[in-house]
Amino acid sequence: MSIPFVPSDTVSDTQATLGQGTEGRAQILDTDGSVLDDASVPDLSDERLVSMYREMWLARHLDERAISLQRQGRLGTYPSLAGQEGAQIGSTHALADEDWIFYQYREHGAVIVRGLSHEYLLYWMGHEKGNEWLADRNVFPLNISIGSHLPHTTGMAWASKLKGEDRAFVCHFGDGATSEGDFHEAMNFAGVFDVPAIFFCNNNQYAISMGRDAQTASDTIAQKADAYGFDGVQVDGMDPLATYEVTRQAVQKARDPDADQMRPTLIEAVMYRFGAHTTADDPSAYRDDEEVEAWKERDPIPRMEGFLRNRGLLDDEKRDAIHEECRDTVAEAIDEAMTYEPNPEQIFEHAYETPTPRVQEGLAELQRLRERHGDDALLEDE
Ligand SMILES: Cc1ncc(C[n+]2csc(CCOP(=O)(O)OP(=O)(O)O)c2C)c(N)n1
Ligand SMILES: [Mg+2]
Repeated sequence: MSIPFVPSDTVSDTQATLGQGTEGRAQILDTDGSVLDDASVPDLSDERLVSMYREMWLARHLDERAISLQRQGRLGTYPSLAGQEGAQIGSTHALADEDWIFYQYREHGAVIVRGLSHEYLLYWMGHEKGNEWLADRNVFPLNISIGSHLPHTTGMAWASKLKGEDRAFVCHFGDGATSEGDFHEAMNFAGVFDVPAIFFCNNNQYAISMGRDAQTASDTIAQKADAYGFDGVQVDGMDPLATYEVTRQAVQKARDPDADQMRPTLIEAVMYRFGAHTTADDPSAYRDDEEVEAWKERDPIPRMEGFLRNRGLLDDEKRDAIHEECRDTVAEAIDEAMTYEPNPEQIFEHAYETPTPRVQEGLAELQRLRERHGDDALLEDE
């Protein structure tokens, strides 16, 4: 079973009105899911609105299962997404299928909009197949070295513009990434070459244990766009509809700017990570429970649920059916991933198109060891 895929060629040109939340950020949904008085709902089909909810719930459930698999030693270190689903799922719904997504490592939600299959879990189990699967969906290989995928985004967007294509390039990264030189170089050249790139900062208040205020003295991250000559916008990143609308407007501008507009946009989506930085982190060392509880009031999932119920698009029965469907999808992906039998020699593939002499030597040495001792002996604990 897989989750229904709603093709994104139905992205609308109609502009919704972005309201202003109490913090002055672009916002459409209040924390209880009602629509703000000064906002309007984006022009999305009922089916698409429900699928946004389904994908957010699926992402939250996948998160819980992945953490549990890591605890059982069946998955590697895993970065939790909980709390941040609305921003990635909302923004990816504003993209056409041919648009490219670049992401850091936490933004599983952006990937899930393009489907979920067991290959995605294989990456987190240490297999390169996961990255191959991402490329088939116009998702750039997952990035762990903070900030280094931003210049790639600018470069790919520039190449695409030179080729006369009609694509947008959306790059997800964290608040911590904005302190890297790569962030500034990418933003600078994006402005100079006026490329169709959208820089989507998932400001979740922390870079591991370092708080947002220790990261930059700027009032907002969005305002950094001023220095590069293009627009910056701050949005409630726990409001899926507002992140959709802000991204939709940015994508439209990237593709078809007015004479006085620059193509790139920096979006700062303000949000919070509910869980630990990764399964190797203990957040109680740097933040207290009251802070976490206060941000949970803004949780994007009950918020979207409230919105759908108010519109008559969701009731208990339909919600339970969606949850059941998501549980089955995730369980099937896990079962399938667990059957994967890797060949240890794959660790010498992928880094180079033509292996260097040192890589060939390493491979030959592994082959000699496997022949002499057998795999069981090599896998034994010392
Ligand atoms: C170049 C580089 N420096 C340091 C690290 C170690 N590191 C891993 S995650 C992280 C924090 C990143 O924070 P942020 O960009 O806010 O993303 P978040 O984890 O909050 O989603 C750091 C410093 C790294 N991966 N790459
Ligand atoms: Mg962060």
